[in-house]
Amino acid sequence: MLTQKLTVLAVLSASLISGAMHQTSVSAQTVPDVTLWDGQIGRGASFKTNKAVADLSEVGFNDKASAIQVNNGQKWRFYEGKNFSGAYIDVGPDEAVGSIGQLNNRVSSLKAIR
Ligand SMILES: [Ca+2]
Repeated sequence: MLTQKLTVLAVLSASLISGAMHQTSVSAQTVPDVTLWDGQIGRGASFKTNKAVADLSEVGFNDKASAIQVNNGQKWRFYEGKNFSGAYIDVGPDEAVGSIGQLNNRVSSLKAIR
């Protein structure tokens, strides 16, 4: 009897702890490192990522971005060509650019830089 109660307690504790850890990791990832919009900041279709993308056509966002937001203390480079080639602009850390100039509707790849 006592053993059963202890087992129940142990299971409850484990699920409470894992639940708390799960919540922590979710809130840490609430804001993506990079968000691209095809319109103004916060408007239109968007693409979010925490990883480098060598070819935005693979995610249906090639040559579409018009506004960029970079979060989480990083600096990212956005390239006109796929595989991180051609003209580029740097955004961040923690910066939103509503008009990306010559790369408007031309961004094809992106990665974090130092
Ligand atoms: Ca392009």
